[in-house]
Amino acid sequence: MLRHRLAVTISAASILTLAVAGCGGTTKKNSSDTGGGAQTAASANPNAQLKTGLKIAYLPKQLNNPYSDVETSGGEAAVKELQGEYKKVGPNDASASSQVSYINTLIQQQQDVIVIAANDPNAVCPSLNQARSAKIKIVTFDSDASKACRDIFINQATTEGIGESLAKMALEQAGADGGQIAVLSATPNATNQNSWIAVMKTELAKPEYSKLKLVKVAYGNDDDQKSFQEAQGLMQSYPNLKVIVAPTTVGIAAAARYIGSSSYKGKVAVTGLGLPNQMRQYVKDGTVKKFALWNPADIGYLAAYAGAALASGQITGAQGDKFTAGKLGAYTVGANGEVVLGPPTEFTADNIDKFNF
Ligand code: RAM
Repeated sequence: MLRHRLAVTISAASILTLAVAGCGGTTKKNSSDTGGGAQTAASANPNAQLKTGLKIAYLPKQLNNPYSDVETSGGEAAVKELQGEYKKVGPNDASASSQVSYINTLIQQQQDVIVIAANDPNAVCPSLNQARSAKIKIVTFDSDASKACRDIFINQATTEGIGESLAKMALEQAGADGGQIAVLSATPNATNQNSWIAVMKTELAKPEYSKLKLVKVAYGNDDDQKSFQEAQGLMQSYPNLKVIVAPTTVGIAAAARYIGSSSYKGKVAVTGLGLPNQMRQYVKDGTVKKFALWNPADIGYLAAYAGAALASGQITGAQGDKFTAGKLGAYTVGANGEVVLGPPTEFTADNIDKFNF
């Protein structure tokens, strides 16, 4: 611990200003830096020590989503390991501009790193770029912002992998004759869901998917009630629907609740991306046969280490930059500043009890 502390690269002056910032002061934290954030980033120094005392703030899509809680729990654990200051703020709804005022406050508080799941790729950009001009590193996770306004994106799995898996699960569960399928998504502007749906559509255009017909993409806005109503609405409009594919943990749980308590149970499959703890009962009662996800806590954890590596000058977010993310091991930044956590896991009645998140 002592050796680690001695290796820390924070200057006495910046410790002082960090302390002032913690009291709501406005003094800039690192007077020796020049330039406009990562836009003018110097080259990476792979040997730079990770700084301690970093202020790492999480801004998930929304606070009242169990998925965000699991994500940020991993972030909190990592920030603790890094001996930093953890903070979580966020809106109660996932609408496009709901995060802007939070970003502005985080700038005033002189955070070192903002870890954000963007509700809209562009609405958050002006504020994120202001943050970068104030030397704050921006890590997107879960749902990316435009790459013009962040340093690194922590992607839960490859976008192609997730989209392909959604299409494959729909095909498997549509039955021998196939038929109509519908997507129940999150908000219409969510970067992550939209990119997965785009891949799904490409897959569905392939000959092996010719027996599936995507009839509708509905949006439950990652609101439980609205998602439930949208699932109900889908069945009213398309009574012959074979599969509801919900690429959102909120959507799949609401769709399973509706289908599981209706006469459609056993006739209409529900699949997509879900939290094992929320989906367990629907897997056990036969409403849901298979769904997928990654461990959200690991995304939050990886994001903290990426943010610390950026803020310590170990990496700049350029392709090929390497850093170590604690217990998760070594990662390399890929094209477009993207770091991929790993492949998603598929959950069925056979393995769901092995997972607790
Ligand atoms: C919801 C959110 C989140 C997404 C998961 C799968 O909780 O939309 O962004 O990654 O579902």
